[in-house]
Amino acid sequence: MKKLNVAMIGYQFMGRAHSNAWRQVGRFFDPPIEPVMKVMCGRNPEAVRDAARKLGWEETSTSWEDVVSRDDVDAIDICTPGDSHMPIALAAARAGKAILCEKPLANTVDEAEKMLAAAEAAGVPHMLCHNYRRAPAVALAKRMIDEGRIGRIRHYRGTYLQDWILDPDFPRVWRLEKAKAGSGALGDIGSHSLDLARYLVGEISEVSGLLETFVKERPLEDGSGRGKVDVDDAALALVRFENGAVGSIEGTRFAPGRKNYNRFEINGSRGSLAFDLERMNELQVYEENGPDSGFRTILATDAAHPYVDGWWPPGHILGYEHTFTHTVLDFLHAVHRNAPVAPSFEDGVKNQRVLDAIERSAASRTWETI
Ligand code: SOE
Repeated sequence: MKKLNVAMIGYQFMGRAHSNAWRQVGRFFDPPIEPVMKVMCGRNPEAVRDAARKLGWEETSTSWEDVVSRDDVDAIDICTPGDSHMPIALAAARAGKAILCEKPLANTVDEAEKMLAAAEAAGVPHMLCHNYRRAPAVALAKRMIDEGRIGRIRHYRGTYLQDWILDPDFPRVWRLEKAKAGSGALGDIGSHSLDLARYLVGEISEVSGLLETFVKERPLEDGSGRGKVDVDDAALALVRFENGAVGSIEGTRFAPGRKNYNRFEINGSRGSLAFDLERMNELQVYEENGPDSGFRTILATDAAHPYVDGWWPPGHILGYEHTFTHTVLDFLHAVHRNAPVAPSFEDGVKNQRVLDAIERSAASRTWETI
């Protein structure tokens, strides 16, 4: 079978999630190409060696520039903070590598557009990792919407709530620095709600946004004092979709008790769908004039549900990590067929334009068009 030598740049949270996916995909599915976990790259040599050993990479490197130009590397998986996505992706595209990139695609619209242009000019496969599209219950919701099961969509309500920086003495990690992360809750978790909105409902045309930073200074990680938090702690937006639907998107890291509460509810002319990541195997469905009045719960673990056939018998539930395995599976199919796969860098640009409009609107206190 054809092999794909993969190089991963980054090795922390997303590095672990993606490594597990590369390792598991061929154990449970039949991808058309066999991924080889060739080299893992990170700046700290000991840390990257430890991570590579644990996660199963053949080699390590401390230079992404070297890794990206290696002839024996076919694909680059970018799992670094947002400020390095563009330089890595541009170099990878120039070197003719297929690219998988963590969300959000970039820190600005300009960077995202350059990444898309570079990938298109080089003709390389490109995919953005918004893993939640590939939770079986979410993919099932998409199928039901496409089949017209809930009619014309009128409302999308997306909330992504966490609480990990509630303590004002939690350090100013990279996700709280604009230069590294681009934005705060907006790009980190609001981008997931937004991506699901575009996936399930359609393109967004106009937004009214609000951003707030509750804790404006935090202890620096090296203990040298306190540093400014220059990203949002909470982001909210009202949105209008091109197809006439209306919606709201909210991302916050200040919702005590909410750990990774990525929820949406969609109301159509004939029914409603609701999903909550913390109960990710379930899809709540209401069908007007259906046999039962009220919502019913579909346990999305049957072989007929998207992605489930590779795993376990019905009821043997899946988790967070499986969404990455499904992403990698579809990436391998796209590389094999040299065909586009969603979300692509083009989706990344579209998402970034909406994130940018939310920031512009929060500053101008007026509605902004995309
Ligand atoms: C941290 O807020 C984080 O890990 C995000 O960066 C991920 O994208 C999200 O899936 C879970 O939360």
